[in-house]
Amino acid sequence: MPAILATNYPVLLATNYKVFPIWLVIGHFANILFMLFMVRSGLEILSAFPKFYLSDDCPPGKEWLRLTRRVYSAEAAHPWSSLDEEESWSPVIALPGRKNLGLGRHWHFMSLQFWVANGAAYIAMLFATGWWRTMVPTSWSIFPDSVRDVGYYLMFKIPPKIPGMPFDHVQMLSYFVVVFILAPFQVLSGAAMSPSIAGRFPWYTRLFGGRQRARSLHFLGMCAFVVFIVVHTAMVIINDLPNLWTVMVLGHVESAPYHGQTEALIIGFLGLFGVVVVSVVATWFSRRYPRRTQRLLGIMVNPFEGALSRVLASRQRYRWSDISPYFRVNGYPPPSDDYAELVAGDFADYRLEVGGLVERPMALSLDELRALGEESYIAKHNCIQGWSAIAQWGGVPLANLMAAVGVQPEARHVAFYAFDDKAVTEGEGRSGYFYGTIPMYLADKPQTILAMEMNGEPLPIEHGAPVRLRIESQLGFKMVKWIRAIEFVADVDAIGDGQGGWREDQQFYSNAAGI
Ligand SMILES: Nc1nc2c(c(=O)[nH]1)N[C@H]1C(S)=C(S)[C@@H](COP(=O)(O)O)O[C@H]1N2
Ligand SMILES: [Mo]
Repeated sequence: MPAILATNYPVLLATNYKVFPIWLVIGHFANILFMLFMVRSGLEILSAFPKFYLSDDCPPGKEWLRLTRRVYSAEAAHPWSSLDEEESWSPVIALPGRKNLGLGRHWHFMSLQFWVANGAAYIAMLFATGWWRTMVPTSWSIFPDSVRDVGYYLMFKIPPKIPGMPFDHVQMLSYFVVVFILAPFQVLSGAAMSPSIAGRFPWYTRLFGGRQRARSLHFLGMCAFVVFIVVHTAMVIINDLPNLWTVMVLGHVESAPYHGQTEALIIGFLGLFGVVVVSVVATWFSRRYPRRTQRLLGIMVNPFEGALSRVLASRQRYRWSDISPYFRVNGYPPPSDDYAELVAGDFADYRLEVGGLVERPMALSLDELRALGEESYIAKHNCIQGWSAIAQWGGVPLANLMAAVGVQPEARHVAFYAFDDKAVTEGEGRSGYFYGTIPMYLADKPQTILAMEMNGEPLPIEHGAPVRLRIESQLGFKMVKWIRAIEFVADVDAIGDGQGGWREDQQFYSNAAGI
């Protein structure tokens, strides 16, 4: 197959771009599909917190860009929860649409794996075949030439092509920037938002100016992609649509101008129609069968998130001066009478029940719990919706409690049961008390603690008094507040709907939360 084996630039010159290798045709087409999924699922993620900040404190009302009319301020008369900030975006633009952050993330991280694999294969083939010469400028003159080309376009003229290539200098430069700079940048800026990476390597996230700037840049990168796609398509249309379409679809154009055009038109449109159908089916399926979608996508996404969570232990040490003036709250405090009584008695009657697969089940008062040891640090909290805030946390390492109760070897997960009944605090078709589980490998990390103190004060009610979990390598939803009881279990299947947590059960979040 000479088309596949087209080995170098001279071959390309000789054929005068009438032959594209098949890997290029397939890679380009697959990219259309994966990019569509990346952008749509990215918009779903964005809809959960459609505002952008310059500082990791995310001061409410101080966003540099807000894609919603509603403003929440730090001085609001009514208490609000960050979940109230979610917007419902249409399934036409967002995948799957209508407030489904959990599945949006599943789609994003699954598509990511395909997109990266496809991109890596594409780049490898570019270099293996010599086709890199069509995309990598080898002379600085590309810049003045590109400026000149833009001048042509501004005067409604078509600039001359690079000899032997189907495009001009500014097009080549834009392909280079998109493939070799913008695409890797999107992956790197995305990684800077991962709580596991930010917890283990805070310097990495700082390279991007912090999590919120990384998030802003990631969004602007997406915008740049969309602009590129629009302009790129326009350029192809302006320059030589029939021939370029044909060679991009069939891999070749025969010498007579327009030969093969009909086949290319049919195949190309069928391909694009296929992309639309796949996208519509994915949306419909996700909305119709969210649990199955969570499970199916989880096959690819969970090992990926799990590996990051397992390997990277948080080593954050921020300074007191880094502490955020305002720390959002997520989840309304327990409205029940038993909790109100505990609060009224200053938690003197509170007992933390610890049981399950342990040698010595216990019911610990706060003083008994405190006696198990003290750890404190200043860390950045990363909510799954997108906001962050820094605080100091003090409490007992979970590992100390585990040693005290004697965890049996069969125990594989730790379950934390909370006082807040979501059917009451959230309504909206929600049910059951909040709970969460973590795998054993997160339980004995140094920055996994039962916190009783925040910024040097006893834990405030809204942040989880009297005891909450902190796991600094994970997203916020794993850190159960208002803990009533802890149970060591072999399996999470029998708890709640069996997905390993209230948000996993009801919002289809993934159980590992390292990204
Ligand atoms: N019991 C309980 N714990 C909870 C929640 C909740 O709704 N109920 N929300 C979680 C989420 S999504 C986040 S981001 C953090 C928020 O902690 P904060 O309110 O102290 O900021 O708590 C987590 N723990
Ligand atoms: Mo959250």
